[in-house]
Order: sequence, then C-alpha cells, then structure tokens
Amino acid sequence: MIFILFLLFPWFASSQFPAVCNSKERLDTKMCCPNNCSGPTRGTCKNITAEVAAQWEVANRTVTKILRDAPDEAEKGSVDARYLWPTIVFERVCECKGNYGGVDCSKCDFGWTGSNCNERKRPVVRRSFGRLTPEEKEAVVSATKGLKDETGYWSVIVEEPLNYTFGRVKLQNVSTYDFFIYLHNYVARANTACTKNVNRNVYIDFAHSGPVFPVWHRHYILVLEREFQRYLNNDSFGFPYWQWEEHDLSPFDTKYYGVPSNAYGYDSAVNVTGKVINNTNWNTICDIAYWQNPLSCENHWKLCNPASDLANARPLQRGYINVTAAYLPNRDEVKIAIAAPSYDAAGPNRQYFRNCPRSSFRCRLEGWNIICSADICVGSRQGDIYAHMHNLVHDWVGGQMDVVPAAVNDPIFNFHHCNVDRILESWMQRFEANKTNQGLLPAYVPVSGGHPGHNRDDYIVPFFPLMKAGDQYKTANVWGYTYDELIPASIADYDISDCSVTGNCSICAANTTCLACAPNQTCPVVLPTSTPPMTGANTEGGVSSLGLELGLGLGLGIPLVVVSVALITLVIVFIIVKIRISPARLNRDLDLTKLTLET
Ligand SMILES: *[C@@H]1O[C@H](CO)[C@@H](O)[C@H](O)[C@H]1NC(C)=O
Ligand SMILES: *[C@@H]1O[C@H](CO)[C@@H](O)[C@H](O)[C@H]1NC(C)=O
Ligand SMILES: *[C@@H]1O[C@H](CO)[C@@H](O)[C@H](O)[C@H]1NC(C)=O
Ligand SMILES: *[C@@H]1O[C@H](CO)[C@@H](O)[C@H](O)[C@H]1NC(C)=O
Ligand SMILES: *[C@@H]1O[C@H](CO)[C@@H](O)[C@H](O)[C@H]1NC(C)=O
Ligand SMILES: *[C@@H]1O[C@H](CO)[C@@H](O)[C@H](O)[C@H]1NC(C)=O
Ligand SMILES: *[C@@H]1O[C@H](CO)[C@@H](O)[C@H](O)[C@H]1NC(C)=O
Ligand SMILES: [Cu+2]
Repeated sequence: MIFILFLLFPWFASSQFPAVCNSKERLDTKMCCPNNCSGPTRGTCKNITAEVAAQWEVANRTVTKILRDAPDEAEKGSVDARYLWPTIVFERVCECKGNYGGVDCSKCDFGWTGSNCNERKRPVVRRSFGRLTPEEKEAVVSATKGLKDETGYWSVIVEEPLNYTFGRVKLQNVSTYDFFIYLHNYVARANTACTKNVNRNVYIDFAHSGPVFPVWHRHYILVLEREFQRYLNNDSFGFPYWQWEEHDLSPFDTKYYGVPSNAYGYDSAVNVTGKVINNTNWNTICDIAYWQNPLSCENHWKLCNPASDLANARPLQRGYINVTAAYLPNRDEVKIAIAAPSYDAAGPNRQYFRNCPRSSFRCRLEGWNIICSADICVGSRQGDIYAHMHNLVHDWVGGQMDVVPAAVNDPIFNFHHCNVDRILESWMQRFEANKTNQGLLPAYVPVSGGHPGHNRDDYIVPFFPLMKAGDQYKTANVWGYTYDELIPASIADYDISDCSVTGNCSICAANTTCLACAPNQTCPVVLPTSTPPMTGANTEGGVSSLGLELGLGLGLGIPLVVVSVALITLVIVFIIVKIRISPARLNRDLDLTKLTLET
C-alpha cells in the first residue's frame, strides 16, 4: 500500500518544499497539506503561525528585528522568508501523529518502519567510504549522479515577496541533488559579506556559527541518506563518511569523486575530474559568491536560482583559496574535541557564536577553537584562529567547498559532514555509554535568547517537514542508524584558561604547563591518554574572543601553520608565510568579512 502511494506521489518523499506544493493555489492559500496529510488517522493540517510566532518571541530580538525589517533595506528589496520559518511561505502544514512522517504523513519518521510505523527500523550502518566494497562505492557514485539528474521531488524559493502584505514566494522545481546545494546556500545567505549593511553588522546564519550547527547537519545527512535509499531502492543503505582524521583519501580518485589539489590561492584552483564530475557533466549552482567577488554583499544576498545558474554552469573546483596551509586534522585533535564537557556554551556577552568557551563541544567540532595534539599543533593567536577541525577540512579541499554558499556543489561535502556527524555521535556516546552517566547527555542550549533557528524549540531553517533543533538532538539509534566505528574519548580535557595569557601556548595542562605551542613550533609532547574527567568546567579560553576583537578571519593576519598530510609512511611538512590583508584591516572593529568558509 505504502509502495503504491509512493508510486502515485513520488514527490512526497519529504522536505523545502515538496514539488507538489509548487502551485499557485497552494502558494496563494499558504497551505501545503498534500493528500490531506493522510488524515485523519495519520495526520492533520495545522495552522502553525501562532506556534512559530511564540518561538521567535524568545529568540534574540536584535536579530529578529533585522530580519523583520528586511524590506526597508535597499540591498534586499524583499522579505526574508527565513523569518518566522516557514510561515512566510506556508501557514498550514501537516502535523503527523505517532511515528508517521513525511510532508503528507504517508511515510514513517526516521528510525521507524512497518505499515503503522510502530516497528523500530533496523539501524543502517554508516561505514567509512574507504571500507566499502568496489560495488558499494560504485553504487554511491552512480546514485550521486542519478540524484543530480532527476527532478520531480523538490522545489526551492527563487523569489521572495516584496513585503508582508504584497507578493508571494516563487518556487522552482529542481533536481534532488541541487535541492541540497540550495538548502545549504539559503541558510547561509548573506551571512558574512553583508554584515555591514543588510545585516547591520550582525552575523546571521541559520546553520553555522551557533548551537544548531551539529544538529542542522545531522538532519541534513538524514534527509540526504533517505534520498539515496530511495534512489538505490535500498532501505539498508547507510551513507558513507570520509574518515579524514585517518587521512583516508579513498573518495579522491578519478574513479569516484576526483582528486584533491594542493594548489594555493584563489586563482590556482583546479577543475575537478572524476567519474561523474567534469566540465560538462556536473553543473554547479548557487556559486556566484565563489566565482565572483566573495566579499560582495550583492553576491551573497542574491537568491540562488538553479535554472538560470544552469545556463552558465561552471566547473567544480578544488585547491586552497584562502588558507595558507591547510591540512587534515588527525585523530588526537578529534579526541580533544570529544573531550568537551558541554554541548555548547555562551561567550562573555551571553552570545553563542564563535568566541565560545573551551567547554563548548559545538565550537570545537565546528572549528572555532585552537586544537592541538601531540604530533600536530594548529592554532596561532596571530594567524588562522578559525581554521580548525570541520572548518579546516573545508579549507583543505578548497574550491567551492571553501565558500559556505557554494560548498555542497562538491559531493565531498556530504562525506565530510557524515564524518562530522560521527564525531557528534562519538561525543554523545561518551555520556550514553557510561553507565554511571546514563541519560546525562548534556542539555541542548540555549532554550531562548539565541539567534533564531538556534534555540532548542526553534524549527530548523529551512527544512520542511518541520523539525525542532532540540528534537533532532538525539543519538543516532533514535534515527535508525549507527556507525561502524566511533572515536573513543581518551584524551583529558585540558583547561587552558590558566595559561591563556601566555602568548604562544595553544594547549596547556591543568597545572599550566604548556603542552603545545603556536604559531610555528611543533611541540613533540605526548598527551596522556587517561579518561577525561567530566568536570563540567566552564572556562573561557579567551582565544577566539581575542580574534574577534582583532577582527581576524581566515586568511587575515600572518598565518603560519604546519601542514602535515600523513599517509602511513609519507609525511609532508611545509610552512608557508603569507600576509593576506593589509594591517589597516586589523584595526577595524569586529570586521567579520571573512571570505572563506566554514560550513
Ligand atoms: C493561520 O492563522 C492566522 C491567525 O492565527 C490567520 O491570520 C491565517 O490566515 C491562518 N492561515 C491559514 C492558511 O489558515
Ligand atoms: C513541480 O513538480 C510537481 C511534481 O512533478 C508538479 O506537480 C508541479 O506542477 C510542478 N510545478 C511547476 C511550477 O512546474
Ligand atoms: C544496500 O546498501 C548496502 C550499503 O550500505 C549494501 O551493503 C547492500 O549490499 C545494499 N543492498 C542491495 C540489495 O543493494
Ligand atoms: C576549467 O574549466 C573552465 C571551463 O571549462 C576553463 O575555462 C578553464 O580553463 C579550466 N581551468 C583549468 C585550470 O583547467
Ligand atoms: C543578540 O544578538 C546580537 C547580535 O549577534 C548580539 O550582539 C547580542 O549580544 C545578542 N544578545 C543576547 C542577549 O544574546
Ligand atoms: C604538568 O602536567 C604535565 C602533563 O600532565 C606534566 O607533563 C608536567 O610534568 C606537569 N608539570 C608540573 C610542574 O607538575
Ligand atoms: C615564528 O613566527 C614568528 C612570527 O609569528 C617569527 O617572527 C619567527 O621568526 C618564527 N620562527 C620560526 C622558527 O619560524
Ligand atoms: Cu554547513
């Protein structure tokens, strides 16, 4: 029965927005309740305006006001539909009962199966790309191309209303893969480049640089995995991860996703050639911020229009564009990240952003904190303070991957983020697996006061059907998947607060002995491998906030970092000195016009 429904309404697969809601009537009535939500047994069509308004009431008002007043801004000229998501577009949507799911409740929620969706789905196993059989790798590669070429499931916003009483959004039906590129582009729209004008000096992003980062991307991979399962007609397909902490380079093969490039500099990026990717076969979209001046607000603000981008599609590229010396983080750095005691933590001005206290797992994972380990030490107070962990991997790949709004054009993005999710799961399991700490998974924070989209009860923008950040914050088994291998936390969580004033120390032991140095020294210190004490200490490293005060971004200042790509026997170390931007820029207050980026 489900199967027949599926054939009849293939576009009910799930999420922004089901293609079937791309009709004048549905847009005019602001109602997206396909199939009448399979009601009354499975779901009902509900007006969510009051609920969404209440959520936004508790969010940071400075940001809410900027978004609300958007039409006043000459640069924008239209309403920002992320505001009160998704009610600018649809006010009535399906609310599914029990474990039913999907936009019309005809499917089961993640992790459930059976005709009544009351049986637990046997968890799919997500494995390292390198450990897949040649046939399995081949299936992933061909499905990537298949999803790039199929349409009929999704539609995206290509025009927003002129103001709150006049005009409607315009949707465009897009290919399944392009839908994912778009999602990521849309959340980060105008995040950095527009901080001075459109966003009035406030960094606004609905997926990055804030508490929602780990769960936003967890949800993203779940939705993506489901599309691969559908395309491959294989319910037990687990999305593979790129095990970059082991410096596994197996996805980078001309047989698969093309080779990496270590060319440095914006102009030296190279075109990617792989099995399904070449100049004519893999059109990029939403990449204007990559191709044109990434610092231009207009390029960041412009809504992505997949159809018109198609007309002048450019090749996918790789190569360092802005970080002097990127490298792949290693296992010890990941272990240090996993040692964090809290999910997230507010900085000195009560903000959850980049200047996070050391206790914040989210910050360590995303890559805003200096992270050092025995054989490699990154992080310099003078240099690339933002280039760590997840951020750094984006830098290492370069090309579109290194510019937030364009990043998903490179399919490597997905394998990277699956690994990021595996690190999140490793961190969660530290608490879950410890019997004495059962159920003591640190709480999702904040409940209120954070930027909209980042609070516990906020709907994650721009997904559809709707999902709350705090609801997504659950271990993988709840969502019906698992990893073949997690990373154990076996490194003590050093409290660097005591020696945060000693210029060159990046990581210090609790007794203030400096264990690793920055910026250009490697400290051959072997970190102890004891189990981390879960102190819950909430200390402020002062590192990132210093960077903010100086207005440092990636590539600003004098980055001096050691690059080390180790392939069992091969170790390449090189140091590059580069002065990126004139010192005058450093004097500006809170200049966040970072051009590379952190997805
Ligand atoms: C939803 O409810 C609000 C008031 O609560 C109302 O203004 C709006 O028209 C309703 N929308 C729909 C699509 O029914
Ligand atoms: C988008 O695709 C859906 C499903 O194929 C279709 O019902 C709808 O009419 C299309 N909308 C437009 C504007 O092309
Ligand atoms: C489904 O996908 C998994 C990989 O996740 C693979 O091992 C299995 O062979 C696939 N099953 C079929 C029937 O293709
Ligand atoms: C990349 O492809 C574009 C468009 O086909 C071409 O103009 C350019 O020369 C290529 N760049 C390199 C480095 O091959
Ligand atoms: C609200 O957000 C603004 C902009 O990011 C920030 O400066 C301010 O500190 C935030 N307020 C609170 C109470 O977090
Ligand atoms: C401080 O701690 C480090 C690492 O645990 C240790 O190697 C060092 O000997 C200690 N120093 C002192 C003075 O106790
Ligand atoms: C380390 O970096 C500083 C500037 O950050 C520079 O003055 C010094 O010469 C460098 N030392 C080495 C050994 O490269
Ligand atoms: Cu991202």
